[in-house]
Amino acid sequence: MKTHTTLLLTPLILLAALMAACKPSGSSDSAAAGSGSAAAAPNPYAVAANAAIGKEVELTANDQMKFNLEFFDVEAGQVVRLTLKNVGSMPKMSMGHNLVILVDNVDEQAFVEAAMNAPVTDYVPADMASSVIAHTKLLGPGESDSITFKAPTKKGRYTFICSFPGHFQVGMKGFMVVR
Ligand SMILES: [Cu+2]
Repeated sequence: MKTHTTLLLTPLILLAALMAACKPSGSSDSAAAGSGSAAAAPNPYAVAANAAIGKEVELTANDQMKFNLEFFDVEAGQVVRLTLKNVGSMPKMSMGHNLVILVDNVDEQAFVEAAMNAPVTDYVPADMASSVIAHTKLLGPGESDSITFKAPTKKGRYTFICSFPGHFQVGMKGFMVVR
C-alpha cells in the first residue's frame, strides 16, 4: 500500500516541481502584464501634491442653481487649482453643489442620471470615474473646496456640471476651455 501511494504521488511531485520551475517566467509575464495595465490605469489628470500651480480658478455656486462663470480657460497640460465656493444659504440636503469636469465624449445626460443614484459619493458615480477629469466635494452653504488637476493635453471644450440632482437640467453647467 505504501509503495502504491508513493508511485501515485511521484508524478504529482514531479508535476509540482515542474510548475515551480516554470513559475519564475510565468510570474514575471503576469507581472509585466500587470504593470502594463497599471500604466494605463493611473488618472492622467492627477498631479503630485507639491506640483507647481500654473493656473488658479475660482468659481461660486448659489441658491439660484448658477455658477458665476459659464466658462474658464486653461492651457493644455497646465496644472490647475480650482476652488468652488457655495455662496448660497439653503441646506446642503436640498441645495448642495459640486463641480464635476467631464472628459470629452461623455453622455452628459447618462452621467447625471447615474449621479442621482450616487448620493454617498457626493453624486459622482464611482463606476464612472473614467468620465471625470476632476471634481469637488458636495458643498453646503458657505463651504468651499479646492481641487488640483492637470488639464487635458487635447485642446477643446470640456463640460463642467453640478451633479446634484436636477441642477444640470436647469443649466448648472459650463465649459473649461483648453487652449
Ligand atoms: Cu448645484
